[in-house]
Amino acid sequence: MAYNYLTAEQAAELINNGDVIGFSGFTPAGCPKEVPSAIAKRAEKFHAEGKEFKIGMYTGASTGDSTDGALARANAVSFRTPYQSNKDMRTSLNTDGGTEYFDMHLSQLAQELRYGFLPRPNVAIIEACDLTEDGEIVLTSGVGISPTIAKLADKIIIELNSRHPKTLRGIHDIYEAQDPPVRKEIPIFTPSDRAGSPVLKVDPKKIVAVVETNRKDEVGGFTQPDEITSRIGKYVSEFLTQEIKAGRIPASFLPVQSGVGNIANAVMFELGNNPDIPAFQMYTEVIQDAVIDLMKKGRVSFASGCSLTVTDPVLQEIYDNMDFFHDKLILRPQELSNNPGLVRRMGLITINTALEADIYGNINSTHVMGTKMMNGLGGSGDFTRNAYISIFTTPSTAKGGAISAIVPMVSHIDHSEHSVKVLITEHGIADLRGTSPRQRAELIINNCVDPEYRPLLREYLAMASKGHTPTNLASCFNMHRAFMETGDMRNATF
Ligand code: 0RQ
Repeated sequence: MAYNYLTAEQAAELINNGDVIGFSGFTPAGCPKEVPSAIAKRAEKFHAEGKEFKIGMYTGASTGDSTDGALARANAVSFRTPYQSNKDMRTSLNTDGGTEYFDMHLSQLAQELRYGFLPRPNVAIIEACDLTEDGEIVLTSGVGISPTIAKLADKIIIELNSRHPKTLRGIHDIYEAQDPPVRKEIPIFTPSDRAGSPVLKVDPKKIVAVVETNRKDEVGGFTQPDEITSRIGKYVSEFLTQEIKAGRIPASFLPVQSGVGNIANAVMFELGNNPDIPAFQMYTEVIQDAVIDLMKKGRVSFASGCSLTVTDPVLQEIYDNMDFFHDKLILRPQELSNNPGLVRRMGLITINTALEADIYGNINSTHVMGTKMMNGLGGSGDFTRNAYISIFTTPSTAKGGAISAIVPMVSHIDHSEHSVKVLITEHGIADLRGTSPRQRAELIINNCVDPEYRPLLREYLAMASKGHTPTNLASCFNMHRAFMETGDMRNATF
């Protein structure tokens, strides 16, 4: 079938106020770039004429600035899920009258769209590196929810991006689970198994426009590991080495999932360079720069993920050496990369980052001072709850010491004490397995809290009501209150 090749502006004219759009990709990797920016301009034009123009927005995870940033600045998004990390989108969803955002476990979005729990996406905008006349799409550096939005949408717009080579064909594993009551087991037993097809097949008649581009993914750089993140990484390696020695983790090791951001990147760097940890496989959602570096050194033997969230020079290196990387990487939809059943089946070691933890091991991954959304919980819940062993890492303080990342009670709960097995900061390891809340509080205060905050937390614990979980409901947020009132948690009193 001959497709309709349009400019981004022409394709954006196919989008109307009230449309619900699903975007391809996962993180800025594999997201469309030209058409979302053109939709933002169209929204601005409508608004200037006093007309309404807003879309509903589904993505795999975060996107690049040309999607989330442009659309948020144009005030063009009515609702948004499941994850974002853009400054302007963050401002919009933290503002009354801005975007209505709901935070979801990433593995669940595709099925909840199919179940009809959420408004159906009527348009899908999908980045591809190759497209055949009979509707075979080769995706690019991220997969996300592409199979589901392509199936549910009436109209598909393809951004055909020559920045990504056609040799990516074969790297993807495109599969959608059947829905209950007829769902079968997903035939993945090790990270390198494949369940589906290398291409996304759609009805070519649904492809209403093809927009050509060669724009780069908008993945930001990572900060180099510093003393604190290196120490956290070393403690993670030390803990896992001891688990191997104790026979609680097989000597051949287990697949690893690692979260997003600078700390996760630094932890992977330390883990991979520790000679006591054998070369390992990853079953994760984001494959960041450190993983590719470790793959070149033979320390990571295989990585299955949802996206190559790597900086542009690293992406170029992969594309220049496809013979080396092709049989070491698989990119899958998040329904598979984050699948709770597969996480438990394969026995993943999961390592995610907390914004805030409390002395019992509850984790807040998302809300600053209980109120302002940072990014979203992403896949951290998909992995943590189902892990072989779940680890959370965090620097013990933030904002130059004015915030203790460990508090009497978290101001928002994403992961409960029941799912969190180990907490690690630059000061040490709290192994929470088999411990009571009283024992956990002692372990966390002694091993993980910044020494400057230990007396304060001990004071809280001493005056908390006795019982199974020592708590004082009247003062458990006093450290948060001190920060909001004086700018420093060290001013808290109990
Ligand atoms: O703020 O940027 O203004 O300085 O939070 O903190 O230390 O740079 O850490 O980049 O690793 O991100 C939890 C946000 C950590 C991330 C989070 C402030 C701190 C800084 C960022 P500034 P760092 P990272 C799979 C897993 C949830 C999703 C997830 C995240 C900023 O890891 O979004 O796990 N996780 N997905 O100063 C107030 C505190 C703070 C604080 C740190 N207690 N209070 N501010 N900060 N602690 C991947 C996916 O799902 C895609």
